[in-house]
Amino acid sequence: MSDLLAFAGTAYAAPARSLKADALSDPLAFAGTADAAPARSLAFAGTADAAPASESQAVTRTATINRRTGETDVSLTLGLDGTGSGTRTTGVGFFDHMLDLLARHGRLDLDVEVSGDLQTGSHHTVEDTGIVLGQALHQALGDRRGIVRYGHATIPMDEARAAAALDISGRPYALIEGFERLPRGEIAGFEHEAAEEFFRALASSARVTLHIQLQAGTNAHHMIEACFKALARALRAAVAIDPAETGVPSTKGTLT
Ligand SMILES: [Mn+2]
Repeated sequence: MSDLLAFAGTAYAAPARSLKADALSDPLAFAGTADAAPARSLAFAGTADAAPASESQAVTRTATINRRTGETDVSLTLGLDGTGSGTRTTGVGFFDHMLDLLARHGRLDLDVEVSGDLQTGSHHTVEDTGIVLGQALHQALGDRRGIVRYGHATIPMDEARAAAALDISGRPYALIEGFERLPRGEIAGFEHEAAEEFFRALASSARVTLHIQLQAGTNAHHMIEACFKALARALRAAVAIDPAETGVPSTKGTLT
């Protein structure tokens, strides 16, 4: 028990995630927080029937990743139980707009700062941000215990419509359909086809199964925005804590 208290104490250093003292008396119970809706803010204090404390990992549902390559420098902080707060500055205005939507409708706290080789176009910046967001998602979800796992959404935006279906499966897979509908071109330096690269990079590094279908539309801004909003809503549903789920939601026993 003293081990459990020790790791729980360090895992919940942020005030918003602080454990109630009485929650610690029952390691089987999920640890609620004093100042937020329980369903949105649950974290795990470990369970008696799970791996021994020495093998357990505290899940903070947050992650910070810094990744620097010869093409981009990405700094990203993600919180799954958020409000859409944070700032997104990638140097590509339309991409910032898409990340803002993703955070807002996904209820993610998300800070993204990217310095990329925009003289080559937005491709590297967009793809590498997808890679790092996926890495952060993978890390923030920890052992996947207690999550809903699946999410889907179909979102219209004026004449455009997109659907996203997500399984936090541990198996990287991206099925992107309907992008032949997207007219060729760019929006203020964001090449339309970069959207697909973002979704593929995210699915790959987060190790999730992601299907995105662009179902209708003629305006590229609307079409891409509908895709990001559908992803946001699917992600929000899939990463949510399921109060009835006490283990890893898999008959296999693992989603990593
Ligand atoms: Mn817009």
